[in-house]
Amino acid sequence: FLPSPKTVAILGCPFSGGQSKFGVDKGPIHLVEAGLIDQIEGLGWRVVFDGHHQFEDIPAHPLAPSPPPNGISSNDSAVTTLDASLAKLKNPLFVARVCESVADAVQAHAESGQLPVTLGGDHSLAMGTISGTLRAYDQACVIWIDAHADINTIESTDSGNIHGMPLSFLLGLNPPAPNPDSILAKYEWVSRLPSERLVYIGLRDIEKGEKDILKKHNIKAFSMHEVDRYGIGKVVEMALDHVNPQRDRPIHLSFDVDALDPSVAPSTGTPVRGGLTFREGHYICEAIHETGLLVALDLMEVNPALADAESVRQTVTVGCSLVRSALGETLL
Ligand code: Z70
Ligand code: MN
Ligand code: MN
Ligand code: MN
Repeated sequence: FLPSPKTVAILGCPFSGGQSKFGVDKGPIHLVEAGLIDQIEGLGWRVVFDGHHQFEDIPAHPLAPSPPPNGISSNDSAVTTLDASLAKLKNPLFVARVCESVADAVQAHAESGQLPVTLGGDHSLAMGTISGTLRAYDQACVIWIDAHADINTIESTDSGNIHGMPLSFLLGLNPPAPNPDSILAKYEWVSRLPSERLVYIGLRDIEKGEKDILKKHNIKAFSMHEVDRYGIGKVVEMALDHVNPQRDRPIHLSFDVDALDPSVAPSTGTPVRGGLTFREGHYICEAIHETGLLVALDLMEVNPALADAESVRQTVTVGCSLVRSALGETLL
């Protein structure tokens, strides 16, 4: 009797509802067509891939006219303020339902001993992937690699794009649903991540409201300033010391490809100059693989519609190689 070989489950999530640019839903198809599955098998993993998730049973827009966002009409000013916040959100019901189905899928694969690799799609999906990980591993920590903090609350968001907000739901920073018809009730399934089990690397485009949230909740973040100061080796070590001091917690790595410099990964919705180099991005993945604690991986925000063919090829290629590094590809 041989133990079953280590297994990766690929979850292709062609979803763009958490932001406003078309094309990010084509990211997972491009990554798979570039040969990602064969490449992972080449590292010695068994790979299960059930095809890209289909979200068409989930209506993008309610058929009936929307009730007031909070489900009730009232002159109460607190309710009016909450309604005004919720009214800013783009596709909140669609995003909630898609992410809940992603959480179920990640949980199922994780609980059967597989390592889920979720290909986005926009970063709102991480509400689903991280909830799925936390259901399977309640002590898991999250390492979030991004140019952006993605922690706007329903109150602080200017854009209303939910891919800029997933961590506010995971950390429980939004108000509770005032009643079962509220949009907020559709987010009650989201798992709770304690703020000390989140760390960022790569930040450089953070809104004022998000800076206030990071300070208020004492959330550990290594911006590009710290990467410059300490070097990526020390930054990854400090990040692990923060979220995983005993090196005993399962790790969920959520990698937004826009953390990389636009010269390295140009095909993404919100490129921000001054990002991680090719090697810094790969070093993060290699070092997390070396911990032996990686239980789930997201690769998000590859948008093949947003650049010329050569830039798309470059971004898809680097996306595949980040995944390989996190799954054990070494240079020697
Ligand atoms: C901004 C917002 C964001 C990615 C942009 C931007 C968030 N803070 N995330 N691109 N990947 O709209 O909340
Ligand atoms: Mn599946
Ligand atoms: Mn992001
Ligand atoms: Mn980003």
